[in-house]
Amino acid sequence: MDSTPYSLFPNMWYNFSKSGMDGKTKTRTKEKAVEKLKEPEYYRVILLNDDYTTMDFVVMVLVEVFRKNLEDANRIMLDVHKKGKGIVGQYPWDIAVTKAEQVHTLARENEFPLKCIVEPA
Ligand code: TYC
Repeated sequence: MDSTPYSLFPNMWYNFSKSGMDGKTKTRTKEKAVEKLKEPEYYRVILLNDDYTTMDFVVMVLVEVFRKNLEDANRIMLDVHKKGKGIVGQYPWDIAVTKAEQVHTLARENEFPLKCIVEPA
């Protein structure tokens, strides 16, 4: 069992609720809670190339939506430009879908056909 924040916080909360706020009364409930906890499933956000979206706009999207630095944003943009598509990052489902929506909203507002897709990692 690792100790990422994903598992640590729900686990502690669960224990306190079962054993009083001192958290000292350790019972079977702890093991049960640990077994039930799962890492979130990750999804890839894949950026697709097209002939019309400007390189500058793609770099801006990678910086603003995906919080890439300029060097990484340029590298990813050029990789997608050359290969047709490329992985931008891996995120839990809600975050992946939100970022994909933000890309499509920004693209539509700026009249570019830029698209990205979300797939299981
Ligand atoms: N191919 C585009 C151009 O030449 C640039 C581009 C790169 C577009 C990556 C989309 O996901 C993309 N202007």
